[in-house]
Amino acid sequence: MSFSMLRAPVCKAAFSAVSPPRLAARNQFRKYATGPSASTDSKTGFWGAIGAGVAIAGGIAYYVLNSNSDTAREAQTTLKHGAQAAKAAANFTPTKDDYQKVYNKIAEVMDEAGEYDDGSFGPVLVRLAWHCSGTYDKASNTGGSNFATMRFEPESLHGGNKGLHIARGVMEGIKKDFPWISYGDLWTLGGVCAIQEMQGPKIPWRSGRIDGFDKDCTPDGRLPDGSQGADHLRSIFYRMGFNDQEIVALSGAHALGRCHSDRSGFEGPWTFSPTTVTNDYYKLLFEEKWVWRKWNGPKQLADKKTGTLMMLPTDYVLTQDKSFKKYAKAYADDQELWFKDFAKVFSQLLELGVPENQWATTEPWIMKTIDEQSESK
Ligand code: DDH
Repeated sequence: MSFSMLRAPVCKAAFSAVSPPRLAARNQFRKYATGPSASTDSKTGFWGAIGAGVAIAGGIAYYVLNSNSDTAREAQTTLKHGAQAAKAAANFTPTKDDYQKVYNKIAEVMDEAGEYDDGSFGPVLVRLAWHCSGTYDKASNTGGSNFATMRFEPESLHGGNKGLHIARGVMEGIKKDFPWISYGDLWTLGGVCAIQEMQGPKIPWRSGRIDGFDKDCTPDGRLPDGSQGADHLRSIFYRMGFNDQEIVALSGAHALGRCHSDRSGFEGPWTFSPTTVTNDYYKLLFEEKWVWRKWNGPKQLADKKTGTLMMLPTDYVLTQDKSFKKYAKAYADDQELWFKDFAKVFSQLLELGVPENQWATTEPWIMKTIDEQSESK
């Protein structure tokens, strides 16, 4: 058995795609780990800005040193630490190996989730990577992963980002060990690491994102609303520059994780193996009978057989819209095809909004999994 199979909180072998939900009992109302609240994120903002360079730090210092509030005093302390980090980093140009070290740390921390959800922070890290990138608007060339603006209000408070303070909190712990990395690079690398470590495909990734400011926050409403239909999906994803096939390929990320009634209002996992990347999302969409759940909550579907799985209206529409259906069926029939298409489009998603001249390399890197590294020792 491989190392990551041992580490994987829910291993694929234990749950076949459409088998009854032995996982359900395990998943019932687990306690959620608490992370720093959205408002403490303004401090992380200082960190990021400081890391970004001396000029930026100067501007913040002016603001901080000219303010007497408690927040400002706390920020002064942060500023000192940040300035030291920036100094230490002054002559430091990180290499791929340095990013691999960050990747390895994320992989380690991802599995230290204890009783949180299904025993892994992986799914919520994927959601953070996606929500920090999926704000991109190609017409105005704003949003995307470049400035990591979800650190700031109002973006951290947008309804669609509810619950992501947990993922940002996990990442903040890692940032302390690697203060030189930008938040955008850290969060997107988190998504890459989570996909790869949860048995998914290799996601090409490279560094180069820089930290921005609250003025760079994107307006609310750029992320999809699960209660809507095909037109909405197209308007949201076409705005980012994606086509129908890419919308369908990206949606398969819902093989992972679950909905939380205290975040989106929706409830439950999409698959029986929410911490393993599989094409089960598509398989279940076609192989199960889906009925509207009768409950005192937003409109969502439940699988008729067990009643423990869920689909959002935006998931279900992939089987109803003719163009979407063609791709969804192809991915249900062929996991390798989906892995290939997902890897490509997820990588593109994570690069949205980053100017070409910021990238560290012309070609993206393929980061090694923990398994690969232990095998080569
Ligand atoms: Fe999603 N997603 N997502 N999603 N998403 C939710 C959770 C997760 C939509 C709505 C929701 C993508 C696309 C869409 C993940 C990845 C991706 C939740 C539940 C809702 C609602 C939040 C909560 O209550 O905790 C809608 C609508 C769309 C769409 O219209 C296409 C994409 C493109 C991705 C991606 O990563 C590429 C993941 C992972 C989760 C599970 C998070 C968790 O905490 O578990």
